[in-house]
Amino acid sequence: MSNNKIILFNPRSANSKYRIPNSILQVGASIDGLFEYVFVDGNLEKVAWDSIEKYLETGNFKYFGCTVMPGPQLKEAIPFTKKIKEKYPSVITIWGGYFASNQYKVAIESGLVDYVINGIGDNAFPNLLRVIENQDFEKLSSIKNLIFRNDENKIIKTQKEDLVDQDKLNNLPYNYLNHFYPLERYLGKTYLGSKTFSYHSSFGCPFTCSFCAVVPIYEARWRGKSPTKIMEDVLFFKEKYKIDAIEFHDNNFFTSRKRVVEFSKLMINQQISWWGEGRIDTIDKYTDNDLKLIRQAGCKMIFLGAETGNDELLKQMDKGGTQTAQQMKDFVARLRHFQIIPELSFVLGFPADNEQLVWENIKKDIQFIKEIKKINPDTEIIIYTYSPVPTEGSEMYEKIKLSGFQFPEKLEDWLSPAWEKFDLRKSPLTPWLKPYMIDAIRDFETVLNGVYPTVSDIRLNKWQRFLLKLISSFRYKIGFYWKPKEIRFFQHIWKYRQPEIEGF
Ligand code: B12
Ligand code: SF4
Repeated sequence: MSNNKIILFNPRSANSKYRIPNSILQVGASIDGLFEYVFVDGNLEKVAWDSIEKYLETGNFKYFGCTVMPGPQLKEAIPFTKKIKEKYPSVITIWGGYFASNQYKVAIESGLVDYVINGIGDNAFPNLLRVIENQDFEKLSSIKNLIFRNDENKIIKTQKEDLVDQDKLNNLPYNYLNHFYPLERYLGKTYLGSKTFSYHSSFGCPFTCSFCAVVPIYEARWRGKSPTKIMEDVLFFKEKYKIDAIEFHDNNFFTSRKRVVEFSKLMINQQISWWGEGRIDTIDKYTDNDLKLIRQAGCKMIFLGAETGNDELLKQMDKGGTQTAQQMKDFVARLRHFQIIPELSFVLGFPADNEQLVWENIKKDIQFIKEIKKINPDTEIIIYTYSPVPTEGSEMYEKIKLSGFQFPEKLEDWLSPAWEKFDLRKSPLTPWLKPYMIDAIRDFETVLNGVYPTVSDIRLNKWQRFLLKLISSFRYKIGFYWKPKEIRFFQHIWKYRQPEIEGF
């Protein structure tokens, strides 16, 4: 029995609507057949620590690999890694994922995390394990996508690797995951269908929006699986588990028109509905025939980063320079013809030269959102407040640091309620956004969600929707959003679903 086994842990990220833990699944694929490993999915465990401890008590586990995105996952990632360091000090701790890559300094400096995989781990992880197993530590700095502390206590960030050919990677070990957690449990009912499969078909994004966490990791690169490769996995799930819906978790599924069109042709007559994320200016270049094909192939809704209706701000956000307010209006009108629902996400509360300007921009965006709703009432609206990401050296990040904004200096400070809200993009902790502005954004959001409850809340029935609309419409019409307690009351008792908080 080997004693160098690996635990791959997905900390709890949701209390319902569990998705296949693609991050640890793909990390598992990278070492499949090379090292022995187990999956622990915090979402499906009652007490995940008990399972982890059971494995560690055997003495056969030498590595603890944990995926970490900001927000709720930190609540298990930090204390569990700490307990491991205290109770099992010989276990080597390795973190990966968006939080680990973007906030690597606090992670490594905490002394709890030995190694961080910076971005894609498909080669970095097996390479790291090999170096450690062979005690070849001088080779650490030649492993791409790695962050660690050297003998002089200095944090070393190694070179970034070119994005790997996704089709050449090992197949995802679905059957092995099924051994730990029945895959059926991940195929929940959503507004898309009765059995929804979550799939990640590409890495990165070719754009450099100044507020986006994808940018520092992928540095404007994108690479996707081929349509035939995607279909292999889709058909496996269709035949074996009778899936009828897919959520594509890619940052930018629609980057390559050619890939989307080819994929859509393969999906015709599969009776599978799907959803993915894209950019307005990219998809606006698709022809009417393309959009018709995509709809026929099952695409029901597209998540699109609208960000703001202010052209000046759009330029500052570095959206790629081609998205405009007028284009958004035309585009939501266009999608209406094809019965594809546009799901527009807005980022309110960007820094500006003075308080008045920040406030003016927020008010203008509220008006713009109402205009969009008028043009295409089916449009779903997601409102985030701007929360900085540490893109070191970027103009935007330098500007926000000058304004007095600072990320926590200690890893455990990320667990404070204020930073948890920050992660959920609900309370930004940015000095230029004043409490009255945050209240105004939330009040408007409540009224908007009252008049137009999201289609993704499948528990809300026709009558509940009707009542919500009835009590919210007058406020919406006259623009009086202040403290909509009566609407919040019903949203609360009916557990109204907010995609912006739950992650979509
Ligand atoms: C699925 C998903 C979720 C799921 C959680 C799934 C789960 N793990 O259980 C849900 C929907 C619950 C979710 C929630 C949230 N999410 Co989320 N989520 C994603 C999404 C779309 C896909 C993640 C994924 O599976 N990727 C596929 C895998 C294969 O890629 P990967 O994770 O990058 O893994 C590779 C490497 O990073 C590395 N790696 C990763 N982990 C590890 C671990 C080890 C040990 C090693 C060696 C390597 C390694 O190797 C992997 C293979 O190459 C990403 C965006 C994206 N496209 O990645 C956002 C994303 C990670 N989420 C994000 C956020 C902010 C959230 C929220 C916290 C807030 C919000 N409002 O969205 C919420 C929390 C909500 C709540 N109340 O719980 C942001 C993070 C931004 C940031 N600032 O860092 C992202 C990037 C979306 C975005 N563009 O803004 N999310
Ligand atoms: S297009 Fe979307 S994923 Fe790409 S950099 Fe901009 S916000 Fe991020």
